[in-house]
Amino acid sequence: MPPTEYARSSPTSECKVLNAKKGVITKMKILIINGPNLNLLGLREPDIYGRRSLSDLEVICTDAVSGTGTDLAFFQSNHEGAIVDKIQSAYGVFDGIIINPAAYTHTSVAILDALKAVCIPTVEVHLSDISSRESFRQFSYISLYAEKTICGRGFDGYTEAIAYLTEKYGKH
Ligand code: CA2
Repeated sequence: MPPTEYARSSPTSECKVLNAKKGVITKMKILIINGPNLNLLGLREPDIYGRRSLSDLEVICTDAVSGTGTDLAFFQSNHEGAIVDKIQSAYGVFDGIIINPAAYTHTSVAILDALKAVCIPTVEVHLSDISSRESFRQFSYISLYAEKTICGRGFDGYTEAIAYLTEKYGKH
C-alpha cells in the first residue's frame, strides 16, 4: 500500500523563489531522463509500452521542439546512482527536467532527494497508467517533488510535458 501520510509538496517555497528569480527563459534547456529498462522499449511488452523504441521517442520529442528555440538533452540509465549524478549535474545548466524513473519511481528516495536538491522544475512521465496497475506501482516517491505527473499517455506524455514546461517557464 502507498504510504498515505505523504503528499505532493512541490515546488518548495525555496525553489519557487529561486526559479522566480530566473524570470522568463528565452531559450529553454530541458533534460529528459529515462530510467531502467526503458532502453528495451519496442522490444518487449508491446501491450503495455508500445512498439516504438527509445530512439523513436527521442525523434518525436526533438521534432516537437523544432523551430521553438527549446533545446533537449536525453539521458537513459539502468543505474540509480548514474541518474542521481545526472540530476546533480543539471543544476545551473537545465531549466526543466522530464523524468520517467521507471521502477525507481516506486523505490528511490535518492532520486527524489536529488530532484529536491537541484530545485529544477520537473515533470514526471509514465507511459502506462500506474494508478491502474499493481499496487506496488501506485506510489511514486518522485511525485512528492514533481510539479506535474503525466501517466498513461504513452509517448504523448513526453510531448505534453515539454509543452507544460515551455508554456509555464519559457518565452511565448
Ligand atoms: O509506465 C511507465 O512508464 C513505467 O515507468 C515503466 C516502468 C515501470 O517499472 C513503472 O512502474 C511504470 C518499466 C519500464 C520497463 O520498460 C520496458 C520496456 C520494454 C520492455 C520491457 C520493459
